[in-house]
Amino acid sequence: MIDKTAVLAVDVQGDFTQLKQGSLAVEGTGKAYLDAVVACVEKLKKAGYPVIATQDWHPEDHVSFYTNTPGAAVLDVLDIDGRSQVLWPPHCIQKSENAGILLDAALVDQVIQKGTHPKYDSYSGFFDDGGEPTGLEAALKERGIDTIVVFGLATDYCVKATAMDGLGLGFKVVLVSDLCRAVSEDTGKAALEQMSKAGVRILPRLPEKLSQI
Ligand code: VGL
Ligand code: ZN
Repeated sequence: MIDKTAVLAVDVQGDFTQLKQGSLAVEGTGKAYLDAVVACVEKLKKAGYPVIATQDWHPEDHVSFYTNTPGAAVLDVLDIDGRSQVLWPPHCIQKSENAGILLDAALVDQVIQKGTHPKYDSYSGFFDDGGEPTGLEAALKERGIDTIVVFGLATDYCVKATAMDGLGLGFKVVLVSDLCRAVSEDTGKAALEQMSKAGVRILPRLPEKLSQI
């Protein structure tokens, strides 16, 4: 049902792409990838679906940056209050050029920023690791949405966390897998399996007929 479905473009930002030589560039995110994402968003927007984009939006002193933990290296995993925190290169720093969303602003109805608290990461577009809501659930509910069409970066981190939280909140979740890319192949595959088992409907690509969503 079109009037209850929204598009959720997850973290389509310069720092996650090879196209923009991002600091956390995910494999397979060159021009062809971005062109495919933009074409899909344009098609859905034209058909009348609201488009919401999540934006990783970290302060410089963010807990997920390895540079903020003395002696740490990229991809080290810290135990923070019983949660495991992967350490990344600094990325998506608030107001930096490569934190920008790579979709024309005219295509995006609403941006939901996440990971804004220095002490908490937020792979999920719905809640940060401290349990604080980002406003995404409220935004979807205000619009009367019951189904989200999700794609973006990265399959094994923010896309997975967002899709799983979406399910947990009672939304129907459709994932367009050709428009997702993973940080690593193994965890990307495992993420697709985990999401599928949990009840995410995985479509390789957007159906020709949008009524089939
Ligand atoms: C992401 C790692 C760190 C993502 C965000 O968008 O998947 N991954 N921050
Ligand atoms: Zn991040």
